[in-house]
Amino acid sequence: MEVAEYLSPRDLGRAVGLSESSVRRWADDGRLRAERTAGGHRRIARAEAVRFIRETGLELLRPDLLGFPQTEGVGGGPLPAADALVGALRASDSAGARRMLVSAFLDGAPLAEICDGPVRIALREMGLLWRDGPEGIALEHRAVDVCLQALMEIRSAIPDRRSAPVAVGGAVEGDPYILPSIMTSVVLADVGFRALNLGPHVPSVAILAAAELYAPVLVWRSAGISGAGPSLRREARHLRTLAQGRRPDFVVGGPGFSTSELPRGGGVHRLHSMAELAGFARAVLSQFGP
Ligand code: B12
Repeated sequence: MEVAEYLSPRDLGRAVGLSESSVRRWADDGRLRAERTAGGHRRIARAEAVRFIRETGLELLRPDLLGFPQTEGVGGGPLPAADALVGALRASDSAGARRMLVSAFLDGAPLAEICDGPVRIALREMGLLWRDGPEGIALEHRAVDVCLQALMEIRSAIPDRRSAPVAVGGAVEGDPYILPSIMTSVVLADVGFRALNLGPHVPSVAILAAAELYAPVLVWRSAGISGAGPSLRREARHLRTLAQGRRPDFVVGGPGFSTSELPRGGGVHRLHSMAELAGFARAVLSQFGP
């Protein structure tokens, strides 16, 4: 489906079940950022509409008007229960599982909580299914893909902030896990960074090259496998010597890191969850003004 980047006040009104004139009023009193077309009509960026709906707690009755799937019949309140998500994933109901996650975000659930809660717990459970045989392995692989799609859908509703401070990162070399690093990038984008994800299995030389190239204020590393301590220590040392600008904060997370193998101090921050990351990232961003 073609997703419109802008909505008219009429469509935003229809999406939330209110009148076009309410939308105009919000735009006029500055609570909702609207632009004008060449013809003088107001238009609202899709990401701004999503921000407004999430922050005000308005009910999104017609998500399709914003390019999201209809959520009828999903229910379950703002944060879906991990059980419900596991149920949908086990039943191969990919659309239902995706909708649960995306509608939780649209309903205003903090993205970090969606990641640390239902997604993390559901994947832990899906990771036990291989014991039931090859079908379990297939379901586990599908579960990763469905969560990935949901995260990408959520990412599409977050504005691209081209001039925002940059964060760059990826999973350590040899680490095949795709979700943790994507999750990190979407959470950082939601907080207000320009977040550049390098994906799974990123060698040290590539992360350091990216640090030179993009002059990030934050670099992240995710590890789903153990043994990355030595390369991480080298990376931390190298990041401290970067010539340009300010030394980036180095954030590491994931079940593969044991605290004993991490360098002490030196700007390396071991975080355990997306909620911790969001808090840390907000504090970093606050140094750069609005
Ligand atoms: C999907 C999956 C796979 C897929 C990965 C597909 C892909 N491309 O991503 C595949 C099939 C490749 C795979 C392979 C293997 N897997 Co696997 N896998 C999983 C599974 C089910 C989900 C992983 C995942 O994405 N989780 C979701 C993420 C978001 O959760 P998370 O990593 O805990 O991240 C959270 C926090 O740690 C933190 N966090 C993570 N990263 C970061 C980064 C930063 C910066 C911050 C701040 C926070 C943060 O925030 C996240 C959200 O709360 C897990 C089960 C589980 N418990 O997670 C098993 C699991 C990790 N796998 C396991 C195993 C054994 C394997 C294999 C060895 C199986 C085999 N015999 O081949 C191989 C090894 C691969 C390798 N090369 O090392 C075991 C590991 C056991 C252990 N402790 O060592 C697990 C726990 C399953 C199990 N119960 O047995 N796996």
